[in-house]
Amino acid sequence: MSLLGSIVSGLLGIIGSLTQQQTNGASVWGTLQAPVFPQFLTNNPLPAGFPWGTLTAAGSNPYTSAPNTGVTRNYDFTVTRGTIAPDGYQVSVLLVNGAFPGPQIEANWGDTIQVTVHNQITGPTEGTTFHWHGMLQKGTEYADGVPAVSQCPIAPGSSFTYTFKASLYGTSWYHSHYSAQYSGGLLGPMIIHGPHENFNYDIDLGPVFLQDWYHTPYLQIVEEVMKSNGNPRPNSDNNLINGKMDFNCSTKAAGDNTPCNSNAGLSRFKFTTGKTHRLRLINAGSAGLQRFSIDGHNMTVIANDYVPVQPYTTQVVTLGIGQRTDVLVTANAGTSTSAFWMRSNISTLCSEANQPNALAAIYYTNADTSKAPTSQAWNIPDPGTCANDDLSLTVPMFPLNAATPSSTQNLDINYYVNSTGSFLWTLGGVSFRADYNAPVLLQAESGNLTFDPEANVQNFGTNSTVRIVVNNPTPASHPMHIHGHNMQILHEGSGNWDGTSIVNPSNPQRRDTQLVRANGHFVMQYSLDNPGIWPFHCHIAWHVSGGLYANMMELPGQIKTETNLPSIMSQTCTNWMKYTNSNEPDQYDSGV
Ligand SMILES: *[C@@H]1O[C@H](CO)[C@@H](O)[C@H](O)[C@H]1NC(C)=O
Ligand SMILES: *[C@@H]1O[C@H](CO)[C@@H](O)[C@H](O)[C@H]1NC(C)=O
Ligand SMILES: *[C@@H]1O[C@H](CO)[C@@H](O)[C@H](O)[C@H]1NC(C)=O
Ligand SMILES: *[C@@H]1O[C@H](CO)[C@@H](O)[C@H](O)[C@H]1NC(C)=O
Ligand SMILES: *[C@@H]1O[C@H](CO)[C@@H](O)[C@H](O)[C@H]1NC(C)=O
Ligand SMILES: *[C@@H]1O[C@H](CO)[C@@H](O)[C@H](O)[C@H]1NC(C)=O
Ligand SMILES: [Cu+2]
Repeated sequence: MSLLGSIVSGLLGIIGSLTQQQTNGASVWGTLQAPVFPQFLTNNPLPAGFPWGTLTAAGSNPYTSAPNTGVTRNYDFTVTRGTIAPDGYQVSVLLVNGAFPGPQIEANWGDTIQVTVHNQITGPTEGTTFHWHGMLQKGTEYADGVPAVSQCPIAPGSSFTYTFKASLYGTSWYHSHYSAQYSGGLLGPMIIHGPHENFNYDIDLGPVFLQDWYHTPYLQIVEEVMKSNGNPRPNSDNNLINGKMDFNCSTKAAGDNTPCNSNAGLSRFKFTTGKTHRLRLINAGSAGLQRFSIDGHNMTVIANDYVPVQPYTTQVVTLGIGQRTDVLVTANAGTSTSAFWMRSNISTLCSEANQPNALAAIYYTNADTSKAPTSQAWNIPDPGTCANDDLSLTVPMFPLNAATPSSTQNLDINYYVNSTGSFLWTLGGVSFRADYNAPVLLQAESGNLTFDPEANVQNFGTNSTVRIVVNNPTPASHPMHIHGHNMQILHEGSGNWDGTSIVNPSNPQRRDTQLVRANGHFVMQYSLDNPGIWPFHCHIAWHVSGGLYANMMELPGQIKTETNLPSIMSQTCTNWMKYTNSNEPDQYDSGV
């Protein structure tokens, strides 16, 4: 019998035989004790917590109208190693405040977020940096958290405080951007409250992390995927929802003596019968393309990444790594004692997975929360296109037309094996490799715009709008993510772009991460309104490790005046230099 079958027939209990501390450390995500949102926000200066006043999702340009609330939300993150067993198989991981997934960051649109990260990683030590996925970081690129780009890594034993504005609102996550470190556990949700007149809901259930999971330590995987005779697309071992799933320990490799318990326990969610719930879906995995569904229920999509969209109904949400989709689900598919499976399937046509199907349980108001649901899955075959929903379906609430670009550039994806036998991915013909001791932002601020070729800096100068055509003649799909902007997604499909077709040119989909199909293309553009050097990269951990990354430089003449580097930036480099003088880190990969 399959693992899935045995769970459904009740052989494995839904409540695990390991404690929450043993599976997820200090985290409460996935338990019935998880917080619901909006929860109490401390020192909120404005009544009812609506500091955006009369601003609306449909009527206010999100890129120019964020309020300044004057409120700062403070967080303190201590990063350490820990031993947990999210799916019952014991692993050594990295943890934020002892929790996997990490604690939430929560703020109102226009607040200032301040996070102090203490690097307490020991045995062995590692550097780290934290990135706030999707935040625009206008004037604060030094807080973007990409090593070798916006800062030197935080040396072991040191701390670094990130201060930035909650410039957009909706659902996102934070994660380490140091090598593939986030695959080893360093991630958590980031929820920004803002206008939501395009929908109504009763209960905000918060983040639903979807995450392919690997039992091999991330550094070992990175070392393997970089070998010419290695496997550039390693199989994941399991698929987690809010950090939990069961694993069949009998499938361990012969001779693997790692402690393993086949009954770790699943994530559980409460639905209030008859009420509408908001779920914030986040693909926080390393490589797996997720197809999310809830048995017996339709979902209404209300936002993709940080962009509210005109609501539409679906039974399956497709998410590439780094992407988020907010959905509303009404608990009207049964009686008050009903229970249903939540499912997230890794597309095995697009990703490599040993155990692709994640399960969690949803309980209506009076359901027995110790019993496994018995609901039937939607039967919606995977189209295998490795694509997001059709662009004609995803229409932003606030319309912005596709301006005529002042420059169009191709940045094609490819791969090769270099002369010393490393498997490398390229973007625009170059494979990126980081120099942790020389962040390009700091170099630009010093007035030197001549970059090392391996930094793959693409200079867009003073263009007003650039259009980027990404052709992907490789057999893998890639979730492409840009920092500092939302991209307007003009077109995506198989083969190369025809050079003219644009979907919904008066208001194309915008988001910060977009899937490009295997042997396909996507075309995007953005306005140069954020002087800086912004990463544009594949969000598959193993691909960006192989260099599938470019630095998009915009308005170089204004970087210095727009972004005043705080003195902590050079101190962080001094500390890192001091650390690396006596502890040369093994940099197998691109570094990001
Ligand atoms: C676990 O895996 C073993 C080995 O493949 C298989 O024989 C067994 O049926 C599986 N158990 C369950 C509960 O699926
Ligand atoms: C789900 O939505 C479809 C339309 O997309 C509709 O035909 C169907 O009745 C809905 N089902 C449920 C259970 O709400
Ligand atoms: C997810 O996988 C399960 C188990 O194989 C299957 O029954 C279900 O139809 C799949 N769901 C979707 C939406 O593909
Ligand atoms: C090949 O790539 C690896 C990994 O980036 C790098 O360490 C090595 O220096 C490269 N070889 C050459 C000749 O550039
Ligand atoms: C500018 O930076 C590049 C790349 O790090 C370096 O090779 C070059 O020497 C620097 N130029 C000056 C004038 O400092
Ligand atoms: C616009 O961008 C292109 C690269 O796509 C660059 O070659 C050109 O110099 C830029 N134009 C200006 C005015 O900066
Ligand atoms: Cu990729």
